[in-house]
Amino acid sequence: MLFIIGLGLADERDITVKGLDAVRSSERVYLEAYTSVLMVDKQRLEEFYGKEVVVAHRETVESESDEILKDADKVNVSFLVVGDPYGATTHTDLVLRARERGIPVQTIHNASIMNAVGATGLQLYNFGQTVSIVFFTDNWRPDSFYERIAENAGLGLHTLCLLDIKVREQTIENLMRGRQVFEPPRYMSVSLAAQQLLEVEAGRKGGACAEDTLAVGVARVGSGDQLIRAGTLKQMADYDFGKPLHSLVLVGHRLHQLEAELLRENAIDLESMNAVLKRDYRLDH
Ligand SMILES: *[C@@H]1O[C@H](CO)[C@@H](O)[C@H](O)[C@H]1NC(C)=O
Ligand SMILES: CC(=O)N[C@H]1CO[C@H](CO)[C@@H](O)[C@@H]1O
Repeated sequence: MLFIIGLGLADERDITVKGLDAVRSSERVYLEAYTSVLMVDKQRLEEFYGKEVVVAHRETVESESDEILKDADKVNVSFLVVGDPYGATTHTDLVLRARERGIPVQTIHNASIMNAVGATGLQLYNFGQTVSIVFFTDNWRPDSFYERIAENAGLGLHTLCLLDIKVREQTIENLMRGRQVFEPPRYMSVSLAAQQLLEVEAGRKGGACAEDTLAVGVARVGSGDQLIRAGTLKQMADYDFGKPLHSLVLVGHRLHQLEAELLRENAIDLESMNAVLKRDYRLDH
């Protein structure tokens, strides 16, 4: 059996009991380490599981799926995914390859930012399409997410923005020389994401993510020191949310009274929050 197991958001203890049983029954355990990053290191996982954990980087999962799936028709193999297995990427490739070989696949879910973002007090039913925001470079500033944010905004819906994570980045020189030397990981902060959104808005001028658009920044969701703060995008651009991982929600204009109440509770500045709510937002009761 190939188990694809969600690890939840914060640490080694977020795995479900079912997931833990599967790991303990497995001959080999892989940890997918490219779409997101758990807040604990591999050693803590290994101690907790009592098993060696092999970190599978993008290269490993795609080019070495043979190794991952080896004998999985006879023994159990676990493939661990931070968050929920179907949170952001779907691991379709691995599942299809397993099916081709007649290997049964079982998915064991756990929390992902896609549902944990409910901690902001915004109702999951009122979210539209999720977007990803990548680090802008001098000559690469992709902003196609703007259309999706605008579509959501047009319906009054919230937008969850997943923020870029760069792990195992190589300099062009190291890449060209084929050297497996990697740059330190980089995680996009709420404030950088807000700055980029404001820059895109300045060019597009559709009003979907303007300075006064309300937003909620979240950091380290699911861990003991999670932080949730609400304010305008302009305030987000200046606010330090501390250590990674961060995500950002743009608040839709159709807001339930209870959602607004939690925004106020998390406000960076209550007075400006109330002014914007009163002027730009329609509150449903
Ligand atoms: C492999 O997983 C299956 C399904 O959960 C379980 O029935 C079986 O006992 C496991 N194999 C071992 C060796 O633990
Ligand atoms: C959403 C979800 O299923 N979360 C679970 C992840 O695993 C831990 C540990 O078993 C549970 O407590 C969570 O409820």
